[in-house]
Amino acid sequence: MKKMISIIGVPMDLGQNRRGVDMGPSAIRYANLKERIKRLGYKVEDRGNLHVPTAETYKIENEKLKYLPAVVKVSEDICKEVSAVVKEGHFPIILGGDHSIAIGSIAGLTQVYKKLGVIWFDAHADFNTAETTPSGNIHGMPLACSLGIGHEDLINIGGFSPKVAPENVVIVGARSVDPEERELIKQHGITCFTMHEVDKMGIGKVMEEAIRIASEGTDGIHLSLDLDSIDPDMAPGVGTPVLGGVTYREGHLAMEMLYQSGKVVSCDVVEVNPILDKENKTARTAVEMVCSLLGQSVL
Ligand code: 5AB
Ligand code: MN
Ligand code: MN
Ligand code: MN
Repeated sequence: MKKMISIIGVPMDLGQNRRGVDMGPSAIRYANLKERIKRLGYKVEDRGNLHVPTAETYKIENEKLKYLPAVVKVSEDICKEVSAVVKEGHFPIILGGDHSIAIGSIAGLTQVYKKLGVIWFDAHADFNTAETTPSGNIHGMPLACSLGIGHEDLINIGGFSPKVAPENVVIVGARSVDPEERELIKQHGITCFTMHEVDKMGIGKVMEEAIRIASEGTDGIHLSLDLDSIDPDMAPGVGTPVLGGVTYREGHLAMEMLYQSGKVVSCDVVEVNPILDKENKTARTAVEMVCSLLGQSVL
């Protein structure tokens, strides 16, 4: 029996400084997410959007952790919603919004999956802290937070920290990592397959390794899919595009292998910004990736 899919929208744009990413959930829904998943034989519920306060109603108090109180509040709401659907036995797909939403989704998942593996598919490592951030944007910090590194309000969402263990976390697709972020990643022993490794080993071998690491001794794998992992050619509508990304086919092969592993229990789909997009191309790519993750092209 296929798990029921629960779509949760989070129109969050407080984790970064470009407007428009709050419209990501609408753009992805407009690209027919629900119908496409249904066609694959799943039951799907759309639980609508969580409430996110408007940036203009907030004053930034801490330049190193912009909109911290609002991000904390929304993260707690995401945590509750995600853990509720996981307790029902569903597979949550959390639509961002910027990548700060992963703090809440991983907090929610780990209320149930006590040992969670994470595959962080991203051009960036999202491993900054208030001390290392060049921007003060919290969307550059969620992976560190999930490992218990960062501001205490952010790492303690859902009531405990750390959420995940470094030996079960893998970054794939990185090609823009800040110097101090790099040191933190090394120091904490996180496996990172940059685009250099993708080029050299091939995405097939990279994913084989990534799945092995994220599976070992875990109850399941969470895929955190930042659309800027994909080359700007197929995903131009993102806040921080970086040349030389994962190609369309490499992306699909990665998703198909995750499907075949049978270990994936949830995913985030983040950073789609329709204002920066070309005819909703990035949202359409996102939907294609999700369909492959759910078995579209594997016989
Ligand atoms: B994304 C940068 N490292 O911390 C920072 O899109 C970019 O969620 C972060 O991966 C990009 O501001 C965050 C320069
Ligand atoms: Mn149910
Ligand atoms: Mn990211
Ligand atoms: Mn990114």
